[in-house]
Amino acid sequence: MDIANSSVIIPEEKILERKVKCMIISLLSQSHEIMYRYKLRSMNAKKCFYIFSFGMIILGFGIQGFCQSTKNEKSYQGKPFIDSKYKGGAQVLPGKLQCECYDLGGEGVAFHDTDSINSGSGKLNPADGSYLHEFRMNEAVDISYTKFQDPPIDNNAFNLVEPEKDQLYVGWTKPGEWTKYTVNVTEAGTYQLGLMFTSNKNGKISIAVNDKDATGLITIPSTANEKETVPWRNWHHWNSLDNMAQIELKKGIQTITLHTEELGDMNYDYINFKKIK
Ligand SMILES: [Ca+2]
Ligand SMILES: [Ca+2]
Repeated sequence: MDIANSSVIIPEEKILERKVKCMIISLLSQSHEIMYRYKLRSMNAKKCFYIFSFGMIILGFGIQGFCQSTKNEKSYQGKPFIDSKYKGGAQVLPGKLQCECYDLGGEGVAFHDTDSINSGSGKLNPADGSYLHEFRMNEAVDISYTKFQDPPIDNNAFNLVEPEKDQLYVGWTKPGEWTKYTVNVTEAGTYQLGLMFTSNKNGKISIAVNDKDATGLITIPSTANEKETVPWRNWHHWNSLDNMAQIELKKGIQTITLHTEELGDMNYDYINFKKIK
């Protein structure tokens, strides 16, 4: 590395934070100077000076906090999903968070997947020009959709809850994988989380809000059935959990991350966010 030609890039929010700190120090020193210049040495003048100084320090902390939150928001480079059909921007909560509509931004930003191919779109479901077969087919997150056919696939007799037809879902899930979503929470409060899923091994997931774990490990009970006559169809037995966790959400734009924690082999259609208080 050529040290002579290297340069340190200071982030914009860091520059703002430094300017604010300099401004406060400058104002404090100027006020001190004013106090002595005009010989404001009476008790009242001193009290005013100390109250003013205290106010400036509180203001400084407030502005620093604002800079920090601005920094956190700016540090995430993902953007809400958009395509020819979905143009809604950040997914709105309360409501259903569609798992396949994770953010744009790529590996390590909007998702982590253990390989670089989509095992569903463009592979299991060959590219044929259709929306369902080519949905995000050049991204690593593995996506398929509910197929109602004869002989049955997702419309099978072992479903505990009947799914809707042609619903896109994230599948082929493995421990360590995650998908992130920019959401717009319209009402602050306590939310009950539900999940439309299939599960093959009693896998575990967790949900993070703004990158902080909000649920701990959640077991997603297996929907495999020993009476199933078509072994691979054990990946297509749908069920839903109405209350897998309860979390607090603030109002506004933020991120939700769905983590596959243990075992994997689950399909995620959507997470239902229901406000309960
Ligand atoms: Ca993959
Ligand atoms: Ca879905």
